[in-house]
Amino acid sequence: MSSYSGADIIVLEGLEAVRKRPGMYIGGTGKPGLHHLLWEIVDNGVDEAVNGYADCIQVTLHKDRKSVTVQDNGRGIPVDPHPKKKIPALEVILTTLHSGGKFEGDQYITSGGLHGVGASVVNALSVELIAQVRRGGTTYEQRFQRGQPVTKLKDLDKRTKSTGTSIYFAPDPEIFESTEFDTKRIQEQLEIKSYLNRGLRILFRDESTREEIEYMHEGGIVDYLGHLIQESKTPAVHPEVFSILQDTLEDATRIEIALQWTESTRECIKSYVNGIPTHDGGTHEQGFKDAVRMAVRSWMDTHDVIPRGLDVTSDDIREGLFGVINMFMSDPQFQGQTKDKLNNPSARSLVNSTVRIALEQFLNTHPSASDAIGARVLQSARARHASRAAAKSVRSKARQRRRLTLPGKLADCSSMDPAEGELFIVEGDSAGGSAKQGRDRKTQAVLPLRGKVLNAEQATANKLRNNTELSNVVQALGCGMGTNLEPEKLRYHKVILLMDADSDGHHIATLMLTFFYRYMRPLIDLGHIFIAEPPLYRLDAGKQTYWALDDAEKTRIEKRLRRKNARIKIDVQRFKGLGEMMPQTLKETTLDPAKRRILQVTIPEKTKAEHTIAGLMGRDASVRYRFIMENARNADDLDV
Ligand code: 28G
Repeated sequence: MSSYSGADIIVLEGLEAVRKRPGMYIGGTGKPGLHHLLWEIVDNGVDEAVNGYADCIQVTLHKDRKSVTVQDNGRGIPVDPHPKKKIPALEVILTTLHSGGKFEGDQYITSGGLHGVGASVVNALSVELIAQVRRGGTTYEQRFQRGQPVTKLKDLDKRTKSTGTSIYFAPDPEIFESTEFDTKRIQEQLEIKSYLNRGLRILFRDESTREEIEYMHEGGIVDYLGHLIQESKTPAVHPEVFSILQDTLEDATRIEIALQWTESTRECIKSYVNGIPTHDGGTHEQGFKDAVRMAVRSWMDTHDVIPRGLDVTSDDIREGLFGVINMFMSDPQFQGQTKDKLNNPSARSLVNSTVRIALEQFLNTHPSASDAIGARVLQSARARHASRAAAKSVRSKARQRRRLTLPGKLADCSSMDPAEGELFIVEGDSAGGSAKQGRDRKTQAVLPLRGKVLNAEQATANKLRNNTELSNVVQALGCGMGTNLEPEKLRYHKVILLMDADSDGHHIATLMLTFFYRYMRPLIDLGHIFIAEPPLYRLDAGKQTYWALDDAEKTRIEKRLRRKNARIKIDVQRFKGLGEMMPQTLKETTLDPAKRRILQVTIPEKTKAEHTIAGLMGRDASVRYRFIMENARNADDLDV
């Protein structure tokens, strides 16, 4: 594209169509549709920057929060008159509906679509739009209402050396359910755009708070990747980021990719095509995944690191993988209900070969990174095997428990059948004493914990092995830990944490769970880990005794009793700790499978995992405990 004249504009449809069926153009008239208007305008500025004519975009949210101004320092939208229509190009651009694809041939790939396309849609759906252009030494302005020009293009007689475009618009309340913009949403999106366009400076100004933020990332998507990993609170397993940038002039494509493996148990891949997020992936993402699998597989095969008998799947290879794919291409085809999936077959092969070749080379030239990646892949393959193998053998094999070398403090049960065995891990010797007296000796074993339990997140594996309390637990369970875990050797199918209902108790429960999560994860997955809920209150009314887990339950019981008999005398006793409870009481409320309440510990769904696992592993015990209780499901009916 060398020069532009108004003649290039192709006239298509009127803007009435847009006002009649806004959903067809912006998806809907709710909050997402409203913000879509802003992205149409911002993306035009980003295009001007991508093409090399601008380096700064300023977004101002006005005081009413119902109008915005976007400004760039590009060339300014052309204002020369259209040869046939005799109206300025600016007006044509803002009042004519353009369908994508008409400009394709001459148009370089752009950030969100095609230059200027979309601005007319925004104009049609705004009560007011004011366009200002600084170009050729002067400033022009034209105003519109609901898509119609209400002034001619005016020369404001403001001399200026700078060039650029500025668009003010106020979305139409007749069209949108609400016309109020959401600051947070705007900020997040602008930040992503600054990551996707390395070096682009985006300024955001909120007039109502007078807040001003600058988004600018010289590292582009490599910075974005770092941000995502930091947010996940899981460490990377190798320090070097793998990244590629490939521009191919012949087919006008650009591929930008960054990736790194982490300790996270999930995979996080963000992909974009021409600056548009492809939430459902598509051909580019598939090409990427295949390439990662092939490159890692080939490295592991040549270095012979996969033990005999262990199969390694594509999912194992991608567990913990964080990646960003930012691809630019002409004529992207989107598919699916929300048009969130790229469909061009060429993207798959192109991304695949680009990533595969570069990643193979990376692995071969970064031995410590490749070693760490290989180990990470084996770790997930082993964890998957352990869970599956154990699930298979749970019912089939009748196992005998071996006594081995059991810890001295363990009061074991007499039954040797793991399926009916329960191990109570109890905080403190005095509570342990009550539990030993109150238990069913045939099926229930008790292991009291005394000293400090180490935080498995912060201690090395060696330190953990030397920690008496944890090694007692490992010995009692009899199934090993970490890479040596053999869940089928677990000596009790219910492992129940019994701690005081206070913050110390929560803390110890959390440390234990952190340890299980890190080193015996399959036991959680298989549903072997439980939390007991000892009561905090005993209420005696007449000849009846009631137990309450917490204050809320105590109040509920009191209310219920008072409804029946307003003057009833209720005697309330609060337990300071398990140690205070008589063995018989502990049995009735907490140990006896027929009467107790226990919660099965589960790991939250994939989606919640990022946030909550981070909480679980972090330093704040109360956050972690809340996570556990929210995700533990009541196991009363599992007690059969
Ligand atoms: C402030 C808010 C958003 C823009 C430009 C610059 C040009 C342009 C925009 O041209 C017409 C049709 C297809 C090429 C292009 C200026 C060439 C020469 C431009 C924006 C011309 C649109 N001089 N800056 N549109 N195309 N910024 N910012 O919208 O053939 S839109």
